[in-house]
Amino acid sequence: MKTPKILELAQNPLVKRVIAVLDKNKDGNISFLEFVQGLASLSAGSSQDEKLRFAFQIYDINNDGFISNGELFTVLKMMVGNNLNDVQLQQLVDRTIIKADEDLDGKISFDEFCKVSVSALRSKPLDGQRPRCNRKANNSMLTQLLQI
Ligand SMILES: [Ca+2]
Ligand SMILES: [Ca+2]
Ligand SMILES: [Ca+2]
Repeated sequence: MKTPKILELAQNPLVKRVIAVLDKNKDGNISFLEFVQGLASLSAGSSQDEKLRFAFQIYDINNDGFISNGELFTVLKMMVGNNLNDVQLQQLVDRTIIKADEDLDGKISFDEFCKVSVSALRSKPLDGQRPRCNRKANNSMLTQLLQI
């Protein structure tokens, strides 16, 4: 398992988030069962709700059931890297929260997350697109984020 490629991937902060979400019992390791369960929730056969739940957990770093302004900033920073400076990114985060936050508590609940994600998915299907590390891919991901 320990090929250089996997090690390289493990350095990616976003991959670290995925690993943290997959690690259900939080022992720092992905067991085979945890791996299979993670794959199952992302497979074509799983419901949209399961996929959204997985994505939500990526953003919900402290696992309190809400995506805070700071958490959204942290995860988006992992995604966009240096394509946006912190001020631009903070504006994007603020705008996203304002749009998604229906009960005005300043955080995004799972319900609120589902609503914005589903409407974003409807306007622009994400299926079949894989995140790539070049600037162009990042820009198109940004475009999608800006439409939330
Ligand atoms: Ca584990
Ligand atoms: Ca949280
Ligand atoms: Ca809210």
